[in-house]
Amino acid sequence: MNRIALATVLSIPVLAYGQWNVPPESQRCPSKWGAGDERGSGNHMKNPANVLRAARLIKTGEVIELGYVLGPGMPFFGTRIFNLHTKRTFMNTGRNTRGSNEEVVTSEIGQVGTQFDGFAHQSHGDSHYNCFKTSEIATRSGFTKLGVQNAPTFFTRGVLIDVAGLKGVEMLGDSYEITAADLQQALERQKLKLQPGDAVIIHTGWGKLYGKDNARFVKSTPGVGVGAAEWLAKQDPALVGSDNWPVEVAPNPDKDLSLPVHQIFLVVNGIHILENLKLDELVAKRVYEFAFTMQPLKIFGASGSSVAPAAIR
Ligand code: UVW
Repeated sequence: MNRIALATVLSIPVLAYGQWNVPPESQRCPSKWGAGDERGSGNHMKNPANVLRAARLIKTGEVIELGYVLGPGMPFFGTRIFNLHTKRTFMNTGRNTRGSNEEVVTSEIGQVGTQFDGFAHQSHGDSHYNCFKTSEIATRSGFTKLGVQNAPTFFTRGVLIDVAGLKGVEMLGDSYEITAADLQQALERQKLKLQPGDAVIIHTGWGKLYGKDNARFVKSTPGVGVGAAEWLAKQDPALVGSDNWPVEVAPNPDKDLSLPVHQIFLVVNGIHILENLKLDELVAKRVYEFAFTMQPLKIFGASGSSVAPAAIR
């Protein structure tokens, strides 16, 4: 019998063990953005003040790309793929001999490379963000609710939290759990405070392995733990991103939990996450505060989107 079943039989609240569990629907629905809302933290982009605040951070016009190239050498989680088949289509008639090429891509296009997670991506049992039910919204041609097409164009204040820098290492340990205290200390060291609507970007250093040691990159990862995620959710960000594949520590120190931070952000709080960020340049240049920009693909009913975000300063 697992701990939850045992606690139920003994009528002991599971939280008495000090362990995290997904809060019941009565505690998380409707979301703070309203019943039926599909945008979650993307709603921050409806506030023009967030856009103007980001614009004021642009001083030099330098653009630093935060996305990896989709193509050979990229790591994959599980059985995901990315195959691009070039179609040398045709040579048009006419004296200008116009050639025309295109490609067919087979991939979990929302869930490979630098990727943005939407709210159809994760659930607690049958229940998603704002208590939409998988059984009611999943169809063979996409999710009728919570599709990634609901996500906005992000242009907001970006804050890099350099946890590896705080610890004086290039890369945190293989399954290091980032705590709320780590985040707070790193922010203090950088003399910054988070504000509602921020794109919060966490540097673990794990990205050093991306494309170089893919087997180790996906086997485990340092990242935020449950406590840090709950603290971050209280800061009311537009999204939380990192230079690893799930943003969170994996495997979770609680062996009875599978990627709980995915649920804390996506299911419980309606906060988007951004994975596999390329942070080397941002970190090397110590750009801790910047204008963050990104437009997820408008794929109807998709669980997420491959993205190419950027920092502008
Ligand atoms: C899973 O889908 C479990 O992971 P990710 O969101 O990190 O791709």
